[in-house]
Amino acid sequence: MKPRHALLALAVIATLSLSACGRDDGDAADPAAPPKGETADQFVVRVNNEMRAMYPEITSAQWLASTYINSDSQLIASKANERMLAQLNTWIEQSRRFEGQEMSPETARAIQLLKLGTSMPAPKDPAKLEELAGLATKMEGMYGAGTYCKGEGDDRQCRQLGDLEDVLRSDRDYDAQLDAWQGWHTISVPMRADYTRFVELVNEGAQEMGYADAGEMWRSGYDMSPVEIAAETDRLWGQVKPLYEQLHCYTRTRLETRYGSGKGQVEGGMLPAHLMGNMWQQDWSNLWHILEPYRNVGSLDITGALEQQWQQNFSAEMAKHRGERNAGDLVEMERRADLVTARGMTELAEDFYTSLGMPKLPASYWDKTQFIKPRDRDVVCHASAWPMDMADDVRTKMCIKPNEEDFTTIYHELGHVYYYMLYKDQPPIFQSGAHDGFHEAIGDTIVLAMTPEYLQSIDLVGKQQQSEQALINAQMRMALTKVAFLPFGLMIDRWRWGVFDGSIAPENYNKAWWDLKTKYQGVAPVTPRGEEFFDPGAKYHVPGNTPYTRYFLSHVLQFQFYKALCDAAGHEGPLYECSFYGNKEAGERFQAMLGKGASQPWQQTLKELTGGESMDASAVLEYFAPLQDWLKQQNEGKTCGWQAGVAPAPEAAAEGEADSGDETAKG
Ligand code: X8Z
Ligand code: ZN
Repeated sequence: MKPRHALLALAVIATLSLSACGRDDGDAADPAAPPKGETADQFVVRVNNEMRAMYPEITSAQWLASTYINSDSQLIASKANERMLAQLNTWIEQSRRFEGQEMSPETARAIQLLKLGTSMPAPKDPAKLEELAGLATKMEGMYGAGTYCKGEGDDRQCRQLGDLEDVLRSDRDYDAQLDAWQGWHTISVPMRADYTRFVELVNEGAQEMGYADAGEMWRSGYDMSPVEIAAETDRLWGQVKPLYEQLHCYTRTRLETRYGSGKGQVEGGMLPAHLMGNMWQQDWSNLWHILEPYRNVGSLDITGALEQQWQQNFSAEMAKHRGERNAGDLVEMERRADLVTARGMTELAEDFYTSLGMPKLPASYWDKTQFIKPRDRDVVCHASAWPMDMADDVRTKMCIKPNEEDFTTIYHELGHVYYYMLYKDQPPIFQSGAHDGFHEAIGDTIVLAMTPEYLQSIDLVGKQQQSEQALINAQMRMALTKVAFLPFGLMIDRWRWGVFDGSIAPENYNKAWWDLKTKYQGVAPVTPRGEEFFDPGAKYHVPGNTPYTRYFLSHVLQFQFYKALCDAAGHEGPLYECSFYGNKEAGERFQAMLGKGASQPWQQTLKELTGGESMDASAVLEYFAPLQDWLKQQNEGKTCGWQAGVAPAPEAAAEGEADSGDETAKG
């Protein structure tokens, strides 16, 4: 989600605008000086006003740079970013006057959030600030425009991320997948030097604000100490790790059957990175045809159903324009089918939210959203949701294709959009998630409620059997997305925390990356990935500088939210059977939480919804209990776990974490 980094986290705040707010009683000698005699309460009111006034201009520049990548849009976005970060530094500086003073809890919280208003803390030195903003825009643009070309002359073929992902999704040929995977990882090679410099600059910015490094600053946004939240992530991972290990073991067995024991696993019992159906091995749902537990117990092939819808839309477009001048233009007819299908998928997602009593999306959403990849220019396809003006101009930006992953991603993005819509009456500083994991968990909570029965009700799957086998199939479908993700959600920031605190030096960037991937995920590349590569840069959130712990936390929290909403809906019976579609009581509880934004500590917000004040993975385990039992049976007699390489993973990336060379599990 864009705003979490560029607008709300990169700046809770993406703002400034001195011109919009009169400051005529300020210090004429120092334009950054606050008005004389301003109280802390007045300060926060002023900052909120300035922020609101500046916001639309910043987001517009960033929207343009993401939906129309060229040197002009990048220059404008970079300059806007620069002004925003400078203004943020000014506000933070001004807020120091109130340190140690009595003030209301709301004002104290606002000032505290202001100091954490960006994931890209900038040095005060204007030249360095300019350099930092330029690097950030450049790296994001490089990712968005990333293209892998091979062959010469007439055989030359160039593909972007979406094309390469198509291969991983649908082509089970070993070499074709390897080529697609390696090809995408060429685009990040030129980012290495820029990223190295970027790290120096954000660390300098964080240190000027009083943090040890940028990673410590990122860990400071959780209403608990940085050490405590790191320990929390370890604790939560400990709860779910046995479940992941069972899934890993089963998957390895099936891949060996499919590709042969030589190719289906990497030495040490790890899964080959390029065979997991996903560029980063974070979601294994594209391996459904290999991993489906039981055939012929009712199809859950959502991608197949969406592709059929596309075919119907294509035929309808052809029929509609028969006889027109551009009717023979197949590319144009395909584009129209893409758009109609993408909008239709989005309407289904909106319908879930409105069924809970939430408002319809505003008309401007439908006018201004980017639904599909434009054919005439580069864009950042990575899905995001945008609160353009802290009011009614909300949008999403995606390159939607008719497949299950994109379908659920729309529900995810609308979770962000509904958060924006429901907290828009909060003061700007509080227009943010209770913590960033909450923001990521809203849409995914709805995804958990997309049960086979719900999918049947929207005609995406046929009649479902009520049987043990059908249940295991349904659980597997969810696990390939939710359980497979967990270690990935953790490892990205284990890497970045280490990079920021210096325990991972630039000359070890790639090695440390793979050490962590092997340690946590048990996946490995099949060819050497030395320091001539920069594989972290091939994942959006690294060049995009979006913190990632939020997604790990979200994958725990969403099960807590789901359980609470199921309770609110009066659901009885096993948790996994619950869908609260159409339930107004659940909707009210959800909306009450969204409306709070970041106005109070997240523990309080969590308590109001769930009754508890801590994050806890027991709802994950409760949900997947039948699958976990089934997996244990399937894995019986097998040696599970993996040997995660010989070299130890960098220390300190994870407080309290040990080495990577351990055998992780025995089945
Ligand atoms: O980046 C996203 C969303 C936007 S906030 C599409 N996600 C993570 C990813 O794609 O890596 C959602 C799940 C994890
Ligand atoms: Zn998101």
